[in-house]
Amino acid sequence: MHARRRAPGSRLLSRFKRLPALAVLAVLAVMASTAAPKAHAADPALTGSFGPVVPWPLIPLHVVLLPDGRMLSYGTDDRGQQGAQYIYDVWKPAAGTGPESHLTLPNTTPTDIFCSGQIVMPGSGKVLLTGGDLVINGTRNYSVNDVTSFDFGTNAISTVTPMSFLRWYPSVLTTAAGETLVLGGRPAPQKSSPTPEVYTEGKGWRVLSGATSEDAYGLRNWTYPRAWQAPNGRVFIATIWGGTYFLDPTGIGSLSQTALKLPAGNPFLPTVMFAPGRILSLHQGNVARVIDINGPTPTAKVVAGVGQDRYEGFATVMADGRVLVSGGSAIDNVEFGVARTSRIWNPVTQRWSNGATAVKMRLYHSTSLLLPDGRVFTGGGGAPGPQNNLNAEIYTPPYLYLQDGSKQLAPRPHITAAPTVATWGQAITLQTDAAKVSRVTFLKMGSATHTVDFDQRFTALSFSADGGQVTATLPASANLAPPGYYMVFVFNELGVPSEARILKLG
Ligand SMILES: [Cu+2]
Repeated sequence: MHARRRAPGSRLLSRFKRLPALAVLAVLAVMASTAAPKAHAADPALTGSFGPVVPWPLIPLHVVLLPDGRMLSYGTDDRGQQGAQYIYDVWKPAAGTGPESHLTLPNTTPTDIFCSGQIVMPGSGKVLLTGGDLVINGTRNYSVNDVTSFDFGTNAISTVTPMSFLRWYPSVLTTAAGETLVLGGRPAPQKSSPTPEVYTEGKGWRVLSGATSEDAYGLRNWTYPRAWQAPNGRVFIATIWGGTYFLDPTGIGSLSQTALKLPAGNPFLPTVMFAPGRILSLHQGNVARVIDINGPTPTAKVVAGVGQDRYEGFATVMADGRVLVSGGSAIDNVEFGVARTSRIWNPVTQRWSNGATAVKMRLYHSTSLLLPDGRVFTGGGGAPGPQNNLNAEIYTPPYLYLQDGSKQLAPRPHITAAPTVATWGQAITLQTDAAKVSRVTFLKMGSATHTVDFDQRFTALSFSADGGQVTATLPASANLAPPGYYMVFVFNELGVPSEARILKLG
């Protein structure tokens, strides 16, 4: 059994007994009000659409976009059994979803990277995989300090110098300085690893001994802590108990609590940075908040909820800056109040609309990730859960459809030339066949697991267009856009995006 802080509810009845009757009624009422629209009524120009359920070589409970546009996934063996010491998969979206699109390879490191933390490093573009699972005397969910890396150039996985601390469920993110920050996770049940550490390619590990905290990323908030590089140069942390912090990762590190205190949250409800310094956070009770960390003091305000609680659901920023929330259920990892209908959040109106309806429930250990072609990968769930989903459903967002009621895909503009490397504040030149350009957007390539996408962030670039030549200005600083790999999309006058060109910011 895969033990976890919030035990997956295999006993539905006992769960109900613990819920106040009013809460159950509220859940049922919300479910009725957000019931899936009838299939024939759905216009994909409004809702987008899910592709067919396609088999996946494993449960993709960790997914990360590689600098060459392929996607690494891992998490279980080929039967969906937890444990990722055996295989991992590299998928090429442009090759479809058949067997020929997958490169399933043996994990030659002895590390079980199940429930680790993974991120692309900004220098080499290799994936750093931190921590993972360990079985002691037949009991799972102890931890390792092992570190491995995946090289997309050679498709090879190899071992890296280990961390100072054991971590299972750690978060990883790229800082403005181009280092990889690792925080949280736990070494063993009821134990913590409250000291963050950073990895720098060519230098190795540095322990942030000046920033140890049980409250920020230790005992009280060890489960994939929510953390983002903030515009003020520090790293913002929103804990599940409500406290918020700024971590300065330079030197030995230092930590300060901010004046913003939120109501307690849940580690398995998604929270996503949808614009520079602005974060959409889903809380229990169908509450959503927008946290703003752009000013001197972080603020938060309540906005319309997603419709029902969607534990283990995912929030993914799409190429146009809207947020897709897919998957989840009203009770954590239980087949009750399963939310198959996705929801789309508009950051301008801060309102929700219905997206398309998926076939499979996507609960614990499911993932979602924006692809360079503008579609969204959704997949996985299980190990454990009511379904072991060795499958995926690729979501095609509304912006890829003609907005004329025809339900047909729109012709797409193309970027015919773009730089592959650029720096902050630079005006880059793009060539496009779009007759008129309406938008240029810039999104960091994501890395997702357990309701967290460590690296996704979205910026609409200011631009000018002269015929097919577009000049767009990149974000001003690494605080707004940490170094690494980004997707650039050009939208035509109908709001249809090109496929992305991938650019290394550094
Ligand atoms: Cu897990």
